[in-house]
Amino acid sequence: MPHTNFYRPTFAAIDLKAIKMNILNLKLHLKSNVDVIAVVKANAYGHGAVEVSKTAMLAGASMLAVATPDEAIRLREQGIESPLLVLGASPPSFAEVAADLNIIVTIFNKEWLDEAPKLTNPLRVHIKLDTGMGRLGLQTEDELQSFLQLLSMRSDIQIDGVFTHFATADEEESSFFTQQVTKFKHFLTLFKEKPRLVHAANSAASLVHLESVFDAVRFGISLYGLAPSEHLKQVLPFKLNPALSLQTELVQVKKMGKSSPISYGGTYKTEQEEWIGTLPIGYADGLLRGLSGQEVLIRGKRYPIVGRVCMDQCMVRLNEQMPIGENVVLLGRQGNDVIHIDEWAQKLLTISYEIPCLLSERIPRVYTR
Ligand code: PMH
Repeated sequence: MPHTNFYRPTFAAIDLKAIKMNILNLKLHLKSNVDVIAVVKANAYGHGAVEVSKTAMLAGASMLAVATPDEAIRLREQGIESPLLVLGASPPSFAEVAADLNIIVTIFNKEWLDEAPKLTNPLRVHIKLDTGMGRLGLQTEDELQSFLQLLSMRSDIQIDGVFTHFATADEEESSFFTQQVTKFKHFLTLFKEKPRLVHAANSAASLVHLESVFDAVRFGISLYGLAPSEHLKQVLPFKLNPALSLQTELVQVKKMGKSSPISYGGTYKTEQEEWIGTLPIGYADGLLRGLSGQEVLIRGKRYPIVGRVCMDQCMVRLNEQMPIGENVVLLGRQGNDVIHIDEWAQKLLTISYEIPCLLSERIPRVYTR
């Protein structure tokens, strides 16, 4: 544990076994020839890209995906040699480095082909098609045809895959989703030769829309044991195991007289004589100010954060005296209770995806196997 050094006792525990189980269960759910691409962008949704990448590959993923060229380079620098795809836009100037490092890039416009220098090592690419997300990708049949024409003249660039991304796979209403699948299938008929890896499904689609699963799925949020939406939670084909828990310890406990103001602005005043504990975690760690009032677990019971969350600290209302060093769980299980990432997401009026991404670099990730 980090606090055996000089660190404060705040850390995120990442359960790599949970990640492994999520992949194994997904693989049982999918046909045996479907590849799993583990989406480890944004530092593996805040869980730590290197450790998650290693675990995912050992559990049976066959490719990793990141968002940006620098995320890909960083993984290579840290010794990750697995097949690796950059999902977002890469500048043409990245082509040479990508080819040298065996990084696959996503391409979706003619200008990119014009500008990419002639390469010594062959570059593998995946073509992105926009079937309704309105974000990245070729949009029309004509665009795709002339793009493929240009691409066929580049012997240094190999088409390894083609993909699209769904905008509404996690919703109950599926008509727009179905339109996207239909459009994607039509686009695929325009390829003279089927690319090795055709993929479309994100977590939601790979869990509940098997008709959208081609050669591979891109598994992101549910790799980490989180449901893509409230709707998906109701229809999960197997149990997801959340991998992250966030913990700290009480660093001060004091008895405060009735009507004592707590934290900046004194927005909370003790209602009676109260035991108040101080936690060494604050908004600079990702415990946003909107989480004032959110509960934490101590000795298996819930206690609220009172007053404003500070940059590095916050206070909780205890109902009894407790020792300094008492374990506090902000996210995850303690005893019979659990504080789920979704609970924070609801309090902050956002989605589960945002929460682990917000946990800042200042919080050490501690891995358990
Ligand atoms: N593929 C692409 C292109 C993505 O952008 C994402 C997630 C995934 C796969 C994985 O999706 P999942 O986490 O739902 O499984 N991208 C984003 C995003 O841009 N904002 O939130 C999630």
